[in-house]
Amino acid sequence: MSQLQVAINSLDARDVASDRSRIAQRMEVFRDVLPTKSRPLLVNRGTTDPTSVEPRIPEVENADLSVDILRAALAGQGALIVRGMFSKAETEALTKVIDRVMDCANEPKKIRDTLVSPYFCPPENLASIMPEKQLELAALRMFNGASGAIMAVEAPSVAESLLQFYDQHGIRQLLAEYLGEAPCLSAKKWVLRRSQLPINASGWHQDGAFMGTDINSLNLWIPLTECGGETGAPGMDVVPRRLYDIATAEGATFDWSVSDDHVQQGAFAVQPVAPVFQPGDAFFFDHLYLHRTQSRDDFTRDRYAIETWFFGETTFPKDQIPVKW
Ligand SMILES: O=C(O)CCC(=O)C(=O)O
Repeated sequence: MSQLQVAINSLDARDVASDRSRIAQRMEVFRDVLPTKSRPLLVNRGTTDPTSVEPRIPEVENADLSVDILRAALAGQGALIVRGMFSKAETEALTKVIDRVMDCANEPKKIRDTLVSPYFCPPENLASIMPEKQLELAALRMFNGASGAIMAVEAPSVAESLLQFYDQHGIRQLLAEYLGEAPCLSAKKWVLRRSQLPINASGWHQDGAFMGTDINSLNLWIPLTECGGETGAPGMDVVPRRLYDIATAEGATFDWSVSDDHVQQGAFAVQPVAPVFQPGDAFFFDHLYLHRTQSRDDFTRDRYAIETWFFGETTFPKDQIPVKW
């Protein structure tokens, strides 16, 4: 079997300093670049009549995936599950990598700050590239840490190997065709996840509520653990329909979230669902899709996942810190 880019032995052999400067450079490219306003948005009311589309999550086997299927699903229902996009060997390797990254990130600050590790070595410009600098980075780390998440760019060797891994799976090509231009990523919203139980029930949100809606986006969410439904590990709760607007935050925890009451009371004319995911499935959705980490009282297992938000290279939300691909 050929060596896996994302396996521990490949990562251990990487040049950490060079990966670190490459990730820094990928962010630096955008430091003074603003998104263009002239590009047409992919999501607009003209593309599909929502009343003609059944509210459900469309699914496709990886072998049958095409940009047309992705486009139709996103336009009609806001999301697409691709079954079996990644192999068992790949998801097992990625799970081990996430454990290593979390172990490094959880080291006492004195040790963490000196690490030059494939699993933790944040690029030197990570704070300076954020509008609120150190304050913003510290707040983000705290917010992520509370749910068991860490930005992939904090581990540049992992981030670089993930980019290669995505490329090998044809994801860059697929995204370029879908977005109509080269994709970039988001430093803030490219995260490695190992869920922390119990899950906070108040997490309904559309990412467009804080990213803005004048963007073209696609999130690739990769579960690395069997999760969702009745599996005992948290998947995602979703409102399975295309939305065109940001829902009200009235009664919600944050000004970018949506209250559970609002969702359960039928505000979206459909009940939420919690699909079952197998490790290696891919869940694509955009910034208007309403979702949260699945919430129940009886979870028994942690769940690993990777979330990667992509944008068009000219239609990105500046404050999400675009990363050149
Ligand atoms: O992994 C999760 O449970 C949450 C993911 C999420 O909110 C997202 O991908 O936007």
